[in-house]
Amino acid sequence: MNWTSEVNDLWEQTDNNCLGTVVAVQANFYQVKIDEYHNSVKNARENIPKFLLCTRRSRLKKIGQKVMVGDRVIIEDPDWEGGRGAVAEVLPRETELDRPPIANANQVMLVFALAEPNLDPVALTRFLVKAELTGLEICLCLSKWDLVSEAKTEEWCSQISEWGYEPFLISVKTEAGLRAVKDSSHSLWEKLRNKITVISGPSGVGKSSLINYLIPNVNLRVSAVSGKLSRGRHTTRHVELFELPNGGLLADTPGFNQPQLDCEPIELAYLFPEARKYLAEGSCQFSDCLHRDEPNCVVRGDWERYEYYLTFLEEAIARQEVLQQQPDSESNLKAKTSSGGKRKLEPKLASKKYRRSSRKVEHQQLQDLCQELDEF
Ligand SMILES: Nc1nc2c(ncn2[C@@H]2O[C@H](COP(=O)(O)OP(=O)(O)O)[C@@H](O)[C@H]2O)c(=O)[nH]1
Ligand SMILES: [Mg+2]
Ligand SMILES: [Zn+2]
Repeated sequence: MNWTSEVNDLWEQTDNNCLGTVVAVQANFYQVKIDEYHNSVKNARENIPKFLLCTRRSRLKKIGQKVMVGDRVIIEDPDWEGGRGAVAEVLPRETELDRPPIANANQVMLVFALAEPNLDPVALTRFLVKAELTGLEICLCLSKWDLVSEAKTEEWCSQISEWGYEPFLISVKTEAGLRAVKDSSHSLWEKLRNKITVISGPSGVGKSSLINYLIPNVNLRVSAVSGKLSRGRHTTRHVELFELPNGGLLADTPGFNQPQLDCEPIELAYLFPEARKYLAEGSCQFSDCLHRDEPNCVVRGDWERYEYYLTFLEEAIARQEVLQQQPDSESNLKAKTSSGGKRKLEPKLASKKYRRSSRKVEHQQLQDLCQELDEF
């Protein structure tokens, strides 16, 4: 816990204060899950609510302090009877995602189906790169394990482990990979315990089914795989954290199918573990090497996803060129590649400025995850 002395004072000030995590935001109301309260509260009443519906102290409004889902907050003097309170302080954030807007997320759980829809290595790579852009730890789950043969599954796993990822195999249908493993230390359950996890992945892969399985009373809508699953429109940007039975919080995000890789060309290689390894072991002759045909490049090679790297690099370069041609509009427009392959500029949905140039591989400032939530 990230205590500053100011926060500590506030926590100590009255015996009635409590500490919680914001699990949902709606208009100016915050649903806060209670994490800690003073013993005097416990001693004074039998029923302590699990959640408090809170507003924000006007002092926070004045200083422009935003309250996000995932924020750890101090609730001053809550009305325990009425289940109401006011957020008095927001604790310093460990991480912050823009899209979806979530504070203190620890990891991205990327879900991809082994079949229905078929696993496409380029699409998977696109999502992995997008997830790497957040700087958060990545947990890859291959779902619908029941639909593919043992041999095919092994093939995928060894291929993906060459890329630098160790996927969890799961089937919500047969509970394989999920069943008797609730307290084994290598299970998905363990991976999720006491963390804030953001779930990502294309629509139709079984994300909602998985959350429903992990949190039986959550009741998320499960959609039948339909022909138009690739272009479902998402009308809501509502984010909510759901509590796992063994501790930890999960955020479902609307599925989207072609995340835009809005990174600088120069940093793209750092989003591939294979290339990262080469760059850690040695360095290219030119510091601005894009790893195409430059002499003495340590990244160019016969690793499987190198050709995907080249494809995404073209995309990143094209995007950068479009932005450079439009210097005035750079702050509120972004390049978008339409399904027909034509580029066009579209209003940016978030105007937050990223410090891309300073991003290093680990512990980097994290930013947008699901840029395209509203684009399909
Ligand atoms: N065979 C099989 N089908 C699954 C599994 N998990 C989910 N599905 C089906 O996949 C479809 C999409 O599921 P849904 O949870 O809505 O996916 P989401 O769009 O990623 O949230 C539904 O028809 C589910 O019943 C699984 O483990 N095996
Ligand atoms: Mg869903
Ligand atoms: Zn190079």
